[in-house]
Amino acid sequence: MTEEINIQEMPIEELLELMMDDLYDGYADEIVEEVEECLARGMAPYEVLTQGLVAGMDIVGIDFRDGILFVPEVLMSAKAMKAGMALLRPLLAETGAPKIGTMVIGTVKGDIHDIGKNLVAMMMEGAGFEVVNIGINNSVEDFMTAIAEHQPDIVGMSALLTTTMPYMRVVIEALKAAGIRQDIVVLVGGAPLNEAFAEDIEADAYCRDAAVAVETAKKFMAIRKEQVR
Ligand code: B1M
Repeated sequence: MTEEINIQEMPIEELLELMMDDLYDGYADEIVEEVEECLARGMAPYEVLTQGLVAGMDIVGIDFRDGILFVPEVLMSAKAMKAGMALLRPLLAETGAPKIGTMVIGTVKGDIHDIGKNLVAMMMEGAGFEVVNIGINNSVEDFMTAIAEHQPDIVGMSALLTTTMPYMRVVIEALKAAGIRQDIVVLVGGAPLNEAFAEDIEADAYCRDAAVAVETAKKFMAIRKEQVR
């Protein structure tokens, strides 16, 4: 006999554990219900995101690395993660703040990971930035076209693979060649990166996570404002 799970009666810690398990198993419908339940209990959207969804995806990442999970299963987890993020997006992006700046953000060529990049985009919107999210697998031409069209203050690049992170340098070199490098703040992020890499490719900063990306972007916008005074 299968026992009916009543999430309304579960303590919050158990509910978050269940969310991690369901993310691992790729159960999108259950994730939606659990996110809704956490929100109904007054949990802040950012906490639901970090303590439930991102924590669950960390476990998926470990088992993927160790050969316990494979691409089809991880795709199901990613689908479940996105279903949860879709609920949180409007809440995280809700802001009465005036626009502070514009950002173009994309995952670099050869790389199709987009969960973290989308999370950064959401949080930046929430902080009052206008965000142009150009998606995955972006060539240098894609970045340059978006930059010409939207004239951003900030360009954000994401890479999750050690094989694709060097492509960030290609984009930065293209900005230099076009004579616009000094006009744009370049922020980079993604699990395999670190500060030394960002410095080496001459990005303005490495952002460990979405919250750091927001803080860093705001800091650079404040510096820019000072400079035009
Ligand atoms: Co892939 N994958 N994957 N994968 N995948 C990793 C990255 C890997 C570390 C897994 C592992 O081995 N443990 C490994 C890379 C190893 C390496 O290069 N060092 C890996 C591999 C090998 C691969 C394939 C090659 C597998 C294969 O086909 N054999 C393949 C590559 C495909 C390609 O891109 N060409 C592949 C495919 C996939 C899926 C399609 C199945 C799926 C992606 C689905 C999707 O994104 N739509 C997938 C997933 C889900 C992962 C893991 C499990 C989770 C990534 C994720 O979403 N994390 C990942 C394991 C891991 O990272 N531990 C893995 C959650 C997200 C919230 O965190 O993306 O780190 P993250 O984003 C954070 C920060 O990094 C930062 O802020 C975010 C929010 O806090 N950040 C930024 C990210 N981008 C930023 C940009 C900024 C600022 C901050 O700009 C300013």
